[in-house]
Amino acid sequence: MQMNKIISQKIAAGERISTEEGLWLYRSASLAQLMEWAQTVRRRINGNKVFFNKNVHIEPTNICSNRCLFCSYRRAQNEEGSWALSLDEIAAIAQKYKHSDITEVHIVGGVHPHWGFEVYKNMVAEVHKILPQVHIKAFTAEELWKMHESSNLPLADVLQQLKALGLQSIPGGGAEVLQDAVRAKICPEKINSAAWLQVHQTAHNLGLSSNATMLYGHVESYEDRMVHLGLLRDLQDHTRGFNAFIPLKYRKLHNDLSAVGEVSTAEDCRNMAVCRLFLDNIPHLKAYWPMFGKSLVDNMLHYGADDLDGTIDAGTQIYSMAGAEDTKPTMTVQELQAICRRNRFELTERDSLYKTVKKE
Ligand code: V47
Repeated sequence: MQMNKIISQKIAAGERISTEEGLWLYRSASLAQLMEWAQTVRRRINGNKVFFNKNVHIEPTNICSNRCLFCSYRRAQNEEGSWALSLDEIAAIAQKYKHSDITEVHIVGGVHPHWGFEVYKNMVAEVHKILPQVHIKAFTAEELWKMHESSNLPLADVLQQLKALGLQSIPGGGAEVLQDAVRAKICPEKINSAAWLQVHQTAHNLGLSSNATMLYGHVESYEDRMVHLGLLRDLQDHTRGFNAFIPLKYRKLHNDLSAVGEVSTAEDCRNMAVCRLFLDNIPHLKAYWPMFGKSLVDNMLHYGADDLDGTIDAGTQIYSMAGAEDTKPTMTVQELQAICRRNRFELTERDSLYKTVKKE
């Protein structure tokens, strides 16, 4: 039987796509066919809903001991453009949202060479004290691994202590491509694939859910992407701890990988659809608008994405520093509503665990 027919039947029956079939989707499926299949799967899992939350990002520092080639954000200590927020400055940001309706604070930054576990614990405790009702999603596997190494505590203890102070979930950053040969080229100082997975598995075992990302469109091959997706799907079969998967398109401005350029919109659509079809056990796929740009997210919704992340409120600079269109990214609920209306989707406010936020 032709591959097209085999995959069509599997999707209709809700059966799992193999790695070989995933590779065929990347290489040979038409965009029209991918869109149709991705829509079938997204409707089965998420109906006509497009989720968002009201969130704010806090980026405590861009000083980082890693020198990843794709990063436009990282600075050395004392370099022009570097920042490291004090606990008081972080508290002041949290205070601004005390009487707002945000439901999540997302905290991610560089791996500061001189910050020990205490600094991170104080951050979580302080934000939780000021915003006790707000979900704290904080620290990439990279930051958590460095806490584990610098404190000499087992990873589970690090996570357990943060959880006791108010941490509720882990964002998906630092995954890049979970293939060590690719990591050696683009982020040689980062933890390896096994360590990234170990952090998430440990978190899931402690009842902390998490997200997973994939940085695509640079030096990796389709085979590398399939290895990455396979590792995530296998872990999810065991733990069920991933809420969302977020494909992150490599953006080329002001970093050391610029020469490889950026992939096309057609490739973004293809990638989103293949991820939706292959990751049958991860419920949500985010079209992360600060990275794609507000003009591209419409497309992504038709290729399997069901989540537009959040309003963010001017809190992230990772993408603007790498060339994404908005310099101080923020999205109003009205803008999100307009995207959904013109694409005939139903906008739904969610909390960090994807429960619908009820209006009073
Ligand atoms: O790991 C860095 C990526 C990630 C570039 O879990 C770049 O809800 C493109 O993980 N071009 C951090 N991407 C951000 C992240 C994230 C964002 C939003 C929501 C969630 C979530 C997680 O940003 C890094 C890296 O893969 N990144 N530089 C660049 N030039």
